Amino acid sequence: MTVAVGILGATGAVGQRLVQLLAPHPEFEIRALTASEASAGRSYGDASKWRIESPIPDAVAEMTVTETTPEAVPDDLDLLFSSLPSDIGREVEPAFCEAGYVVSSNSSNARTADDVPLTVPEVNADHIDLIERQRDERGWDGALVKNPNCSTITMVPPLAALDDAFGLDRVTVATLQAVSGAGYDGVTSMEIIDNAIPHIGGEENKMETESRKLLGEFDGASVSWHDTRVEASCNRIPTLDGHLENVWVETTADATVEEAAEAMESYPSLELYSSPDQLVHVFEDPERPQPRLDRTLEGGMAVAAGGLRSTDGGLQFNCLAHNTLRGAAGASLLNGELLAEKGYI
Ligand code: 11C
Repeated sequence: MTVAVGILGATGAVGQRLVQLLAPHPEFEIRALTASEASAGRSYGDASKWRIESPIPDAVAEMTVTETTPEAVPDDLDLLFSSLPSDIGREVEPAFCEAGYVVSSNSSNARTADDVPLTVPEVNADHIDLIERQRDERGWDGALVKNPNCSTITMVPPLAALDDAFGLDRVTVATLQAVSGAGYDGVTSMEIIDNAIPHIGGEENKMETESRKLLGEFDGASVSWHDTRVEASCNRIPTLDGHLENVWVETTADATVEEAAEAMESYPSLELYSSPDQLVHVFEDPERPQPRLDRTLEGGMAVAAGGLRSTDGGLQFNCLAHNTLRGAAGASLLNGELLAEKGYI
């Protein structure tokens, strides 16, 4: 099966990661690339300030970028990935869905809307069927599916494992986030090395709300958000890629460190093409070489956890994931693969 795909916002940091992941994909084939009006009409190679370590595939570099409107992209695309800035995605994505396109979006708009599936396939694939409600209520032939914010994705797999095994009462998290999370401006800020920033606008709210929706129950019509309390504090550090998070958890049932590690390591992955074999890897060896890049585990699609210990009221651990792969482009791609598996495209 060949799935014809397009990328809305293809020249940005996440759009480039999507190109990198899609070019060798066995089923998805890039047929359209869009960007801002200023880039439309230029070749992708020309329009894109490519910052990925691998070269732009020739066939993609030569494709012409179009404007981001339903009229400008081919009618016969099966799936669109969106990595548009939130304010643009808010306007444009519903227009594509209304025009019949199925959109897997990384853009932060509408993630907590009642009829929009917010999915991390290994954690809550069943929520995807919220699409039926969109179609009933909005009359769309297309559909809109979202993946969460990269810092939310990093902590949710280990949290889902602990929730399944012991229940979650309270989560407190502090993040140390890479500059690529802020797009090109963030990457450029690496020129000012030695710069840690003690806040990221709006990030705490995303982690506190999106995680509770992801961990919620879907009854076939709506999602009841998990009632755990989640409190976040978000910070930027001078690393190019990879969000590191320190998480404190109060569980409903008591959990030992060994039981918690076992729950995380055995949390199931899926058999989608881009899923990691093991979603959460727990590292406990104190002699482990420090220079290893845990963010690239399983092609950057797995979560690394470590420092697991008991605290007064529960557990503490640290986790790390590649923010533009597992946390953004790879997350959208997995949602696209889930849409294909579920027959929505
Ligand atoms: C950051 N997490 O690191 C943000 C970027 O909601 O998808 C991703 C914003 C989002 O700055």
